[in-house]
Amino acid sequence: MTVQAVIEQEKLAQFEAKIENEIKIEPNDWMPEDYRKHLIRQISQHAHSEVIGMQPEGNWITRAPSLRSKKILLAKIQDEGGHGLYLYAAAETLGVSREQFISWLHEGKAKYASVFNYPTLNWADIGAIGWLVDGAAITNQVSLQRTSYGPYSRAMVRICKEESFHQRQGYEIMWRMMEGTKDQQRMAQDALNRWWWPSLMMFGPHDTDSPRSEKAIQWKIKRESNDRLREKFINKTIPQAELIGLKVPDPELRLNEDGTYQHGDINWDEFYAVINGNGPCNKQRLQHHIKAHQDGAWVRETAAIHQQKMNNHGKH
Ligand code: BYC
Repeated sequence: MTVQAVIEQEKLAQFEAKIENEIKIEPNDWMPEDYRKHLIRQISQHAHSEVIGMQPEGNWITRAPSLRSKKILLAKIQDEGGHGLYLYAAAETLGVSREQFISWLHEGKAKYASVFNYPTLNWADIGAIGWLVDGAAITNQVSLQRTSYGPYSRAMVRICKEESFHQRQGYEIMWRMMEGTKDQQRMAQDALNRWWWPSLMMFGPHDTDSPRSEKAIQWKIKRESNDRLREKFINKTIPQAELIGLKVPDPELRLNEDGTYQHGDINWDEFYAVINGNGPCNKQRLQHHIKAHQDGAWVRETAAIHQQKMNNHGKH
């Protein structure tokens, strides 16, 4: 064995010992190339999800039914933008620039959560997103607080604090609609019918069909499997639906003896169509992001000139 190979083996052993002992991996630590690549892909996709996720909700800011609901929705959407920033910053510590992440998104090389490719047709959809989409996201993110990469883990701690407010915001909308007129109740049920399955798809393919899971769990990037997280979400969400008189749109749903639920088949053809760019709103979401990015070019240029001036000033 060459000296170089012995050194590499030693570095790998140290890395694995840290993972084993729950010591976070930090940006300047040695890490296997595939570990770095998994993180670059997952964290940047997560960041894109937060930012693209602002679009379906932003659609309803001007039409929120009261000043109170408008203020809450505005605050929530601003939080999502902030989450995107923490996550891009965490991903940049892995040696890829923000510009590169954005280019990959615009070129269709990077994904973002499939659920944001569905339209928000009415105000009840804002309730369903907060309750179900943020509810699904937080189920995943609570487990990601313990992810092995330090910057990702710390970003998750902050994000989770805000996500629980988002979930409450959505549930409150649904609950108030269910206390309202027959039409409002119908709207709430219709929103649940349309968002239930896309929310279950947020957790990704079944464990047996998830090519990236095995390594990610071994390296403690993912702390729980896609199916386990999906089950957790279902188990906590169904009683919430029942409490306010909503019915989950799954005729095959069964309550097991141990209090957990068994659900019907997920339409994976639809899932793969959406993640491959052919969902109802994929093109619109991407075009909107590209346009906003182009329109904001002058801000980035001005900030860069200002930064340059500050740097020059510091030199003298
Ligand atoms: N959507 O082997 P798998 C929010 C892809 S936003 C799209 O299981 P992995 C909010 C997967 O990327 C927070 N793509 O992969 C914001 C992979 O493709 P590539 C949203 C998906 O990485 C505004 C392939 O399928 N949360 O809360 O081990 C308003 C095979 O999958 C999806 C996150 O972004 C999907 N649903 O596990 C309101 C969570 N599922 O990359 C709310 C962060 C799978 O090989 N991400 N794919 O081409 C993760 O936790 C993991 O990456 C996943 C997938 C569980 C999603």
